[in-house]
Amino acid sequence: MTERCDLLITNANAATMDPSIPGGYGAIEDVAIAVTGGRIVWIGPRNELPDCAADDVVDGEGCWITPGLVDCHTHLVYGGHRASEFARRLGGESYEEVARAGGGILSTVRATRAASAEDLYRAAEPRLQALLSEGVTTVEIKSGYGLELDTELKQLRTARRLAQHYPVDIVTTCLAAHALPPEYDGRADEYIDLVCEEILPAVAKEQLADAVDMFCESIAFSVDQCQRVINCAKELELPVKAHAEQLSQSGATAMAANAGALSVDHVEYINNMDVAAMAENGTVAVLLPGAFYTLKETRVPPVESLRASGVCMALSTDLNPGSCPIASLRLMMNMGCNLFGLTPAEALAGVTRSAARALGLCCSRGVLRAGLRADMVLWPMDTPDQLAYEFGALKPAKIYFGGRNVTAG
Ligand code: DI6
Ligand code: FE
Repeated sequence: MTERCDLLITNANAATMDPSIPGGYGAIEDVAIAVTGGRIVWIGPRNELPDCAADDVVDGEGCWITPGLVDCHTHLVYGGHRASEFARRLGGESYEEVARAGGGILSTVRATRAASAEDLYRAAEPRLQALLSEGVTTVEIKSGYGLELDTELKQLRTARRLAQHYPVDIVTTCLAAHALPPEYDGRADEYIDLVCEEILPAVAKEQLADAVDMFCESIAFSVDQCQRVINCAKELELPVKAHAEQLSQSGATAMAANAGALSVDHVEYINNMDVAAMAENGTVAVLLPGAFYTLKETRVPPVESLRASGVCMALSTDLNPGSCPIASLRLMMNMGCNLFGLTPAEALAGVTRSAARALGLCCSRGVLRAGLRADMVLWPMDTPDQLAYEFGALKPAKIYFGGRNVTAG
């Protein structure tokens, strides 16, 4: 460790989420954390801290420090909203019925195509700000409301632009295979040709996407069509992930896991074979309790079986205008416990270490460890169990992004 560091935090406890430290939180009580050049250079019990002079010494005032939170599945760049559809669903129409009648995702596609890049940026800002105020320091953002080259590019460029102006890492995903655009009605295979031959190559050329996603469902694309998208992503050397088994069982999860997908997301309807394929391939199960709650689903993901098989479970908002217009990852931690049966420690792992892994960032984010970037949140609480238990009043006392204090206000 260097003798002089930029920042030294003491009088605090850490939920490091480091799996090599025993206990669900990888806790170190009475911790010291030294940061230099934006990275943690030393972390451990304060009484073992080597001699160290710091430019900025921070009294943690008994707070618990966690890694910066990671929201690994959002669709937060979009035009318009779907409040009228919410009212229809409250009146008894299902999500699928609304989608089949030309609403749902296609209604947001119309609004996103019509929006200027500036409109999209301004609309996305408050959603991103809401996540950041909760201590989120890495956010994934998907396209998928363009379903044509120009609008997909517009969405992805907007996502990249947000990262230039906010203290956050933005990971982008091309979800051109999200729904069938109206101009391809009845010609889904031809639309997949467009995705594979035009949209994905252009996105890859401009380096606008860090991964490729697809919606495998009866209201979207078949397993075979998704397999074609995966093959194309592989040719472009882009990692893949999939929305699968949200509304029905199709075999898409096993197919994607066997193709080496980073994550499969939703997974309410997965069976034992899907779980086994995820375990074998190290595919993360991204649980989205906010979509389950919003759509009043009743089928919960098989958490016990995922846990028993050692599948990593991440938790995310799925922030989008249809199935989860809720910009709160903290609320998802609570829902993950109350609705899906996660433990509070699993919920915190789900929005840190496991979420980072779902983005292919497992060795650089989501854990507090020497050598890793100093994305850290100080919480005024007595135990990390409070993060999943409480909602509303418990807010970050301090947020550090790459060692820089970015606490709002
Ligand atoms: N599954 C989802 O949760 C979002 N997309 C998807 O494929 C919902 C998108 C929407 O309803 O606008
Ligand atoms: Fe989604």
